[in-house]
This record gives sequence, C-alpha cells and structure tokens, in this order.
Amino acid sequence: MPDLQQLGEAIKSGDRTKSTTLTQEAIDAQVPAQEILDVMVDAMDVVGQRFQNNEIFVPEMLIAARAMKEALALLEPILVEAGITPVATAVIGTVEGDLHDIGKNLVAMMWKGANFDVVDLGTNVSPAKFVEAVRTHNAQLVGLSALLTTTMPSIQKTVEAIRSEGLDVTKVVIGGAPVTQEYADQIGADGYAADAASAVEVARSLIES
Ligand code: B1M
Repeated sequence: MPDLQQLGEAIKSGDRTKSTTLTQEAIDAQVPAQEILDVMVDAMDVVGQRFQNNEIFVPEMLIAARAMKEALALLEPILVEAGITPVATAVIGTVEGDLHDIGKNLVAMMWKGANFDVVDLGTNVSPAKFVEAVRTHNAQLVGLSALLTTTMPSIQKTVEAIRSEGLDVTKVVIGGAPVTQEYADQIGADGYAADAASAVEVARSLIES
C-alpha cells in the first residue's frame, strides 16, 4: 500500500523525485485520484501556513509548488476523461500580476475531463489577451483565477474588458483563494467556484442556461 503521508511530506519538503515516485506508486496501486489529490492540496495548505508564519520563504514555497506540479501532471490523464465532441470552448488563465497556477491548472484539467475544449493562457494574463483569445477561439466560457488579494482587481478589469467588447454571450467564471461569491456578484461575473470540482458544475450550468 503506497504511503500517502510520505507523499504529503515530499511535497512539503519540495522533494520532486519522491513526490512523483510516490504518486506513480499510488496510481499503480489504484488509489483513487481524488484521494491522492486531497493529500497534495492539504500539503500545499501546510506550506502556505508555514509561509504565513515566516517558517519558510518564497524559495521553499516555490520548490514545494514544483514538487506538486510534477506529481499533479501524473494524475492529469486520470482526472481527464477524454470525450469525443467538446461541449464548449473555454479560455482559462491566471489574471494579470499573478503567477500562481496550480489551482488554475486543476480547474483546466477538470474542465477537460468534463469534455470542454480548454485553451490555457497561463499566468499573468492581461485583460487584452483574454479578450483576444475569446474572439480567436469563439469561447463560450472564460475562467479567471487569482490567488492574491492584490490581483483581484485584475479580475474585475478583465470582466469589464470582456463586457466592453460586447462579448456578452461569453460566460465568466472566477475563482481562487481570496475570491468569493459576493465578489463575483459585485463585479458582474456570471459564476464563482470555490474549487475545481464545483468549477465543472458551475461551468456546465452556465453553458446550459
Ligand atoms: Co504565493 N501566496 N505568493 N506563491 N502561495 C499564497 C497565495 C498566500 C496565501 C501564502 C500565504 O501568505 N499564506 C499569499 C497570498 C496572500 C494574499 O494575497 N491574501 C501568497 C503570497 C503573498 C505570494 C507572494 C506575494 C510572495 C512574495 O513574493 N513575497 C508571491 C506573489 C507572486 C505573484 O503571483 N506575483 C507568491 C509566490 C508564490 C510562488 C511562485 C512561490 C508559488 C506559486 C507557484 C505556482 O503556482 N506555480 C506560491 C505558492 C505555491 C503559494 C501557496 C503556498 C499555495 C498555492 C497553491 O498552489 N495552492 C499559497 C498558500 C495557500 O494557498 N495555501 C500562496 C494549491 C491549489 C490547489 O489551491 O490555488 O487555492 P488554489 O486553487 C484552488 C481554489 O482556489 C480554486 O480551485 C483550486 C483547487 O480546488 N480555484 C479556482 C483556483 N482558481 C480557480 C478558478 C476557478 C475556480 C476555482 O474558475 C476559473
């Protein structure tokens, strides 16, 4: 039986060799992907708390994130169930000024799994880039992620840019640790999701509405 506690420890200490080996062992032992993912997310929460308490600093946070990203990449094929015809096209990105991408990547994976055609613009994406991508890909859905309270205004700017271009049929879903339903209502986003799983439900209901 693979040791998931060790996996959490490997992520916390930024040991990517161990984090990927243990993840692969868990996958091979048919541990449910959600169970593996929960361990990873909990580990990153601990990393965040340590950072907040000044027990670790940005370099340690960065290597922990790298250990998680590489392990997460192994889970992607399992989280993504390939569909035949995409339900809709979605553009996703982390908003301008923000470099956090693990949560955004998870939402992208879950949307792919829900059979959306996903165009991932990466991090630090300007409102103009979002608008351009929506036009180019004729996207019905846009996902905006922000992890910093200081980058939340970039979400609002992006929503305003999309609306001012008259792209009203495109539904906007927002999320990220500091983001709330109240904030989504305040800035006129169509939907808010607290986590990657509910981002699928929210996206589906918006597309079907
Ligand atoms: Co940063 N960081 N970070 N960081 N970092 C946080 C966010 C922080 C809370 C840490 C802390 O102080 N406790 C804090 C923000 C404080 C605040 O603004 N309130 C913080 C800070 C301050 C910073 C810097 C400013 C540090 C500095 O330089 N002094 C700096 C900013 C850089 C920048 O962006 N301009 C910085 C840098 C970094 C690293 C680069 C080192 C690294 C990111 C690496 C990477 O992403 N590639 C990093 C990390 C790893 C974190 C923590 C530890 C972990 C984030 C994470 O990946 N969580 C984080 C503390 C924490 O969150 N516990 C922290 C796991 C991930 C699965 O969760 O991203 O929340 P999350 O995604 C969830 C939901 O939020 C939601 O679903 C996901 C999964 O269910 N969700 C969506 C996310 N996007 C969504 C979109 C949706 C729907 C749901 O629809 C489209």
